[in-house]
Parts: sequence; structure tokens; C-alpha cells
Amino acid sequence: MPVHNADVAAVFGEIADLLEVQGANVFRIRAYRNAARTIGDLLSDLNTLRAQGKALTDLPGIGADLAAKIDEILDTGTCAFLERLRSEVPAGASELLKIPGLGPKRVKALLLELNIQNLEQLRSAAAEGRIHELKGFGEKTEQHILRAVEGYQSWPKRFNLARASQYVDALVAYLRETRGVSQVVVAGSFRRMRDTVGDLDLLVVASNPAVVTKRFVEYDEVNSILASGDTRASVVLKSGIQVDVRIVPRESFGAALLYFTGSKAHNIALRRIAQERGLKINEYGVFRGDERIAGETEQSVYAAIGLPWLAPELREDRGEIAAAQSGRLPKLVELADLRGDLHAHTKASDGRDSLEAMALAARAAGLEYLAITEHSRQLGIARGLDVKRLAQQSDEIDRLNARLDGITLLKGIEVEILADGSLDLPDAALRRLDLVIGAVHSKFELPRAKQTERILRAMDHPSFSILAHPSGRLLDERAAYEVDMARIIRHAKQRGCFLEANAQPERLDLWDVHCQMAQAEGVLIAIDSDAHSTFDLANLRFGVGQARRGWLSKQDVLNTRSLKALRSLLKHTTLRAAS
Ligand code: DGT
Ligand code: CA
Ligand code: CA
Repeated sequence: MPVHNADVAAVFGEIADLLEVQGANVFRIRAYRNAARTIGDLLSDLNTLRAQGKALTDLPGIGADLAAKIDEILDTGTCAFLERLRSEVPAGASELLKIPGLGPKRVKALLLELNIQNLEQLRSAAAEGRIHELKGFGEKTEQHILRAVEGYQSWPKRFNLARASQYVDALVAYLRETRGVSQVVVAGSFRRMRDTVGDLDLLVVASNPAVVTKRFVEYDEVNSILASGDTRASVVLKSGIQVDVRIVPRESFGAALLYFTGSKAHNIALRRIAQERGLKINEYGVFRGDERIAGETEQSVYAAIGLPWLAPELREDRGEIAAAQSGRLPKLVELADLRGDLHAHTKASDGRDSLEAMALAARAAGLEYLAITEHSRQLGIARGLDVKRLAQQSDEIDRLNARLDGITLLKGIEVEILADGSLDLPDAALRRLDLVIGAVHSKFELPRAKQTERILRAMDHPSFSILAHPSGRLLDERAAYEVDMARIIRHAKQRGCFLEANAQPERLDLWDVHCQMAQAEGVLIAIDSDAHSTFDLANLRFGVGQARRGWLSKQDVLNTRSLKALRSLLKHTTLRAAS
């Protein structure tokens, strides 16, 4: 049974959790967390890397010790260190730690004093009022725990796009090797680049359908078979994700692709248009009576009902059909339109690579500029920079820019927005930079009005340029904090600042609807990788996906500008600083 990247990531994540309950050194915990993230987001399969003889220590943040553990996990599915921790820490700790607001100390108390071992027990203990009597817990905390557990339990199980693409790439390659297969395409929410996908929908064109479904259910990552027939099958993979496969006739391929790409709402709207024209549209084609008039390509199906082809990211029934009918479809931004990246870290804070390595990777990715934006001093865990270290880095950037061709590093910072809206570094230091990204990494629980005010006040700082990951959500862990996004966007417009579409797979923040709101106000969006290693630059495509879902075209995106045009746009903020 091959072990997946996700399994390795899960082992490291659990080790970090258990170390946290034990009160281990924060940097040690962080090393495992970072490793879990690196592996979880890795686009290449670890088994393949190993088979190719690549050294695992080349991966960012993976030293000899972690590499040895990865080997052990790939070979055995677990590692001795985890087993030891499990025997030392009471069961249930990892599960309880997932609840926002429950740190290791509290978890320990719940485990030892109330013998709570899972979320259901936690929920009933909170509901029955047994928790507030413990030392260190009050009634307010108890209420908070109750709400947090109920919220957590009601989250549907979805997979982030990057993780889903990891599973699907290997499967698509496997199916393509099947005899008689001429096409394999992923449809569904995955093709529409939704931030998370519920399941994967594959379409296959093949000369002998039954051979394909048989080979599909025999895929060695299959955990259970939900349904299996001659032309369709559904399975759940070991990673927990469900995959539906349908084998469709060539002459219906376009109609099936359109149908199974969805969204359901888009399909329903198309069906209505077809009906008005006396036509019937379904996954087999477009029909006038019994006669099929289109179906082989998506283009032909759209054309039959008087529409141009629509990019999958637009197909949400949010006005795209009316826009298509009146020739107002946007020309969506593409990855190749990005000329730079405005948010990246190096090992000076919590990144893993050097300035030079990041610069060269950005150049290799076809970018012309890269802003270096380390964390600021308040974020101690990420080795945030103070004024002195920031100045040192600026000198280093000057030297590197003088030496390197084809890439320009910009001087920036990802400065902490403190609870009262002030910034973590003095304006005098910020003014010298090319750009200032402001970010909220603390006090997520402030009430909506206070949280909004905090961010507006931060934007009032003369050098403020871009609001990082504006909603603060983490897809698998944390809901967005409460803010008035419409007000923040209007304020950004007034202040001449920008909003970020952070492309980290677990953030994708801003996402589609907020991108659209920003566009409507004329606020430019920076699609940023927030890279913590050279590998992370590959995530930009997910940020572009969200921007496309938000209808953005090239001119709506800040970092599609030439360096010169960018500098003049950023000068707004600098001029404000001078006045
Ligand atoms: P997901 O999997 O929850 O992330 O979202 P989708 O959009 O991939 O939805 P899924 O997997 O349930 O179905 C795939 C596509 O099939 C969906 O986008 C549109 C189409 N579809 C599914 N059920 C219906 C339906 O009842 N009516 C219509 N018109 N289309 C449907
Ligand atoms: Ca789906
Ligand atoms: Ca499905």
C-alpha cells in the first residue's frame, strides 16, 4: 500500500499536536508543522521523488532527521516517534486541539480531569456545564467551546484545491494508460477552480468503457467502491476523497463536459435558454425533437443556444449568461499575465530559502519582480524583523539587485496590524520601503465593528499599500474573522491602497465574490504567492483561479503591471506618506 504525501503530512501534524500538549519547545513544534505543510502542499509525489533518487533534504525545511522520518513513514505508514508520543499523551488530544481557543494547557486539563477523549464528549460536557468548574475555565470559555465544537462538527468535509490536484494528477495519468482511452478530463468544481472541492468528477472517452471502469476500481489508492457499472463508477480514495468517473461517447463529450462541469445553477440557467428556443439540452447533447444538433464540443453546445464559450471559472449563474448574451464577458486574467509577486518570505523570518534563491526562483518562474515582505517583530514565533534587521535586509537587497539581471527585488514588509489598528513598526521605517503589506495575525475574535475599525485605521497609515489575506480564513482550520468587507474595500479605494488575493492553498483569501466586490469599487487586487519557499511560487495559479472566479481581467490586477507602472501606482502611498 503506497503511502501518500497527505499521510506523511498527517503524521507530522499529529506529532506537532502531541508535542504541543506536552509543552515542548515552540520551534520544535513549528518545524513539524512546517514540514506537514510543505509535504501537504507538495505537488510531486514523495514516492516518485524517492524513486527518482532525489534527496528529500532538498525539500524546504526538511533536514536529515525529518527526511529519515519521511522514509520511515513511506515504508511503514507511521513512525516510532509518533507511536512513542501517542503512548505518552492521553488519547483524544489531537482532536481536541482542533477546536479554536483550546490550547495545549486546556486540552491537558480536559483530558486528565474530565477524561474527555473526543469532540462529542467535549460538546456534551460543555452543554451540561461540567467544564466551567475546572480551574482556568469560566462560563464564558465554556460557552465559547460549545459554539466552537458545534461549528467545527457542522463543517462539511471538503478538500482544498491544491490537495485535490495532488490526488487527481496521479489518477488521471493512471487512467490515460488504459487501453482504448483517448481523453481524460476533470470536470466539476475542480475545473471551475472552486477553493474547495467536495468530490472529483472525471470524464473519459474510450473505445471500451467497461475496461476503464474495471481498471479504475482497481486503482491501488482506492479505499472503497461505492458503485461500479459499465459506464460509470464511484470510489473513495484512501485520502478520503470521492471520485466519480463517467465514460462518455465521443459525440457527447462536449455536452457531458459542460453538464458535469456545472455548476448546477449554471446548467439550470442554460436549460431554460434552450427551452425558450424549443431545444432540449442534457449531458448527451442539444436536441431539436429527436435530432441531435450539437454535443461533440462545449463550444458547439453553447453555440446551439446562441452563446459564446464561457470559461469554467465563470459558470456559477452569477450574471455570466447575461454578460455573454450582451457581449460583456471579461477577458479573464491568466497566470502568464503576472509580471511579479508582491508577497514573499525568506529565511530572515519564517521562510526557508535565501533572498538570492527566492530571486532566482521568481526569475525562473518568468517574473520580473518579487517583493520581499518578512513578518514584523511582534510575530516572534516567525522571527519577525525589527527596524534594524529590516534596514540590514534593505542593504542586502540593494547589493543583490546590483548583481542580478532579469529580476528586481522590491523592499517590503508584512507588518502586523495591532489590535488598535496601529502598525508594528514606526512610520519612519515603513516609509523607506517600496511597499507595506499589513496583516492581521492576532485577536481574530474581536467583534465585527472593532475588527473593521482596526483594519480601517491600519489603512490610514501613510505608507500602507496592501491588505494581506483580508478575511483571515484558513480553509481547514479557521473561519474568516468578522469584518465589514464592503467598508474595507471602499476605504481602500479612498486611501489608494490595494487588497491581496493570497494564493496559499489553505488561504485563497480574497476569494471569488470579494474579488468581484473589489473590482466593482475599482480597487486593484494583488495576486500574491505569500511564498515561504521557492516551491510556493507554484501556488500563484490557485490565486489566479480565484481572481478568474471573481471576473478579474488583467487590468484589475496590480501585479500584471510593468515594474515602472507598479512603482507609480505604489507612489500614491509614498506621496501620502510625504504629505
Ligand atoms: P462539489 O463536488 O460539491 O465541489 O461541486 P460540483 O459542482 O463538482 O458538484 P457535483 O460533484 O455534485 O456534480 C458535478 C456537476 O454535475 C455539477 O457541477 C453539475 C452537475 N450536476 C449534478 N447534479 C445536477 C443536477 O441535479 N442538475 C443539474 N442540472 N446538474 C447537476
Ligand atoms: Ca464534484
Ligand atoms: Ca460528483
